[in-house]
Amino acid sequence: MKFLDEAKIYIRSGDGGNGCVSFRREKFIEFGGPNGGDGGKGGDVIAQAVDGLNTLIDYRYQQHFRAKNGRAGMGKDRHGANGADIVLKLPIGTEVYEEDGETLLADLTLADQSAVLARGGNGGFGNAHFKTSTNRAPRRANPGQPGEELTIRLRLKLIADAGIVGLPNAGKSTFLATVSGARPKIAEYPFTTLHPQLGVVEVDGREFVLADIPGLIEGAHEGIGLGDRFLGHIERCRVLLHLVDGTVAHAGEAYKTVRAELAAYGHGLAEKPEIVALSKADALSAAEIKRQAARLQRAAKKPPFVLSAVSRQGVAEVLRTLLRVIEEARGPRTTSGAAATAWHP
Ligand SMILES: Nc1nc2c(ncn2[C@@H]2O[C@H](COP(=O)(O)OP(=O)(O)OP(=O)(O)O)[C@@H](O)[C@H]2O)c(=O)[nH]1
Ligand SMILES: [Mg+2]
Repeated sequence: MKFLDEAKIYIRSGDGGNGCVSFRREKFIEFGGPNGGDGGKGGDVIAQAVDGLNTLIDYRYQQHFRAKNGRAGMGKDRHGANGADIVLKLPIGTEVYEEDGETLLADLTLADQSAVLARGGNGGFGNAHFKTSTNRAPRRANPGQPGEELTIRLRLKLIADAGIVGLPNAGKSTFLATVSGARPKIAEYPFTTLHPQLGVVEVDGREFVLADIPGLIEGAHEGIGLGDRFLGHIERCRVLLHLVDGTVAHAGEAYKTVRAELAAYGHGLAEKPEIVALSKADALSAAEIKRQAARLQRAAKKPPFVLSAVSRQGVAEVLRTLLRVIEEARGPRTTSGAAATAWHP
């Protein structure tokens, strides 16, 4: 399935049905009185988060969504039928913005959470409604109210507990593949990963969701490389795993480059808890590890973990540390599994 995390669509709620002007006319019944029914309400446009979707690709193919109009009221006090709602099924983590892309209308972070984006017009009153003691034969009925139409922007921000950041080729996808069932593409050239990938990691009988994203390079915030828009997918993470390739010339410089991009992106990424790890330890001598780890420590101002996704050295320790930070942020007792079930009341 193709990945798409932004879409612009047009929605329109249904118009209300008109009220009806009608009088009761039956043989032998005098002064039958008004009996025009009310119009039905127009359908709403509703956004709903559903499980099992992780892309907005459906909204590339269809971009216009209209709810049904309410039907007009009829004689004999018959109410017009309400127009059917239309429900836009969206992946969990989708934000709905107005056309400007800045005014947030809804943020759907839980399964089955929904929000009305455009309300259907109310139906008009039929003339039966206007009967009073002084006007026994009103000849007026209200028209239905029009629906609303608007253009909205959908922006998916995946929901993961932890996100991996680093330069291209740092070994991010390899790490995800080692610790989860996810099978991201891995290769020795930069920008192998073009879209974020999620994997479920199990540590000590508990689980968390880990996101692998494309690599960042210097100037990403100005659009260099793949840009930095994909960082939106780790905005909701509780902790970042910053992988620094131990085989690059200077691990400290590599670290700083990525930190500068995180800071330039903003949205709180630079303030998130960060676990720093020197990767590809299997490809380094003990002396090289020592030198690179020292550089990394000076840049990060904390001792880095040392790991290899290939030999698995140091991996379990990093996972436990990630889990601990995640659980601290979540509160004492809940684990990922419990939190996930709590989302489905
Ligand atoms: N020796 C060794 N090689 C590794 C390790 N982890 C990754 N590699 C290699 O490094 C290269 C890049 O790995 P990826 O996992 O694709 O790197 P990435 O950070 O996801 O790269 P992008 O998606 O391009 O940003 C591949 O050739 C991997 O085989 C490791 O622990 N040890
Ligand atoms: Mg990758």
